Amino acid sequence: MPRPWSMFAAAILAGASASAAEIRLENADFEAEVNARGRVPGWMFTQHSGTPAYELKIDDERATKGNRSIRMKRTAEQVYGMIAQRVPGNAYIGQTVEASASIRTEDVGQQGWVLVMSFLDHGDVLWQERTAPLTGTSGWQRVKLRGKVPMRTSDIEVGFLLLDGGTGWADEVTLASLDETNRTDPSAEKGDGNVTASKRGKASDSSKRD
Ligand SMILES: [Ca+2]
Repeated sequence: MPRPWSMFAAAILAGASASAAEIRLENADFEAEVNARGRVPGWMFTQHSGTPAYELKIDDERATKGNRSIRMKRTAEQVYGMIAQRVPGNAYIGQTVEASASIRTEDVGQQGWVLVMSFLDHGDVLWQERTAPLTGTSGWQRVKLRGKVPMRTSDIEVGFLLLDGGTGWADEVTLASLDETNRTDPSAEKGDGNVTASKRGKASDSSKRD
């Protein structure tokens, strides 16, 4: 029996044309309903060990795309809460990838609400990029991060960290490779000896699926 959110998912897939550089994320616009186990499809919530201190909800009154966004509120003193999604990353080794999202805040402390992108070797973080903390009360703004995918990357993780008190929102998340090998390059045949272009990382084995 199809659930309501599957229709949204189908609409998102149908509309996600074409750009070869796009790295597809599940439920990137947070239009899907929270499932029966209280989870946001496609996204994984984690927090610092100790007392559960975050309320995570789909907000159907605020959005920059579609009708919904994700909202995380800290309800007790705690170090961090995070919502994130992992995608296979080994096909992008050596390429520059860009994550972007729309975020807003209400009464967030100085440590802020940030977009975060991590390059993982399975459980180990090889490299991480974070946006500058968005603090206080702020309307929607578009933020971006770029990073070069390091050797040994198995997965790319994109998400949001609430590092202080307050409430953060996110919507319209994208992930894409900006590597030149994904574009037509008319100068590629000149062969002037300048071979500093980044190497394309070839996936040496098929990606593992859980
Ligand atoms: Ca949305």
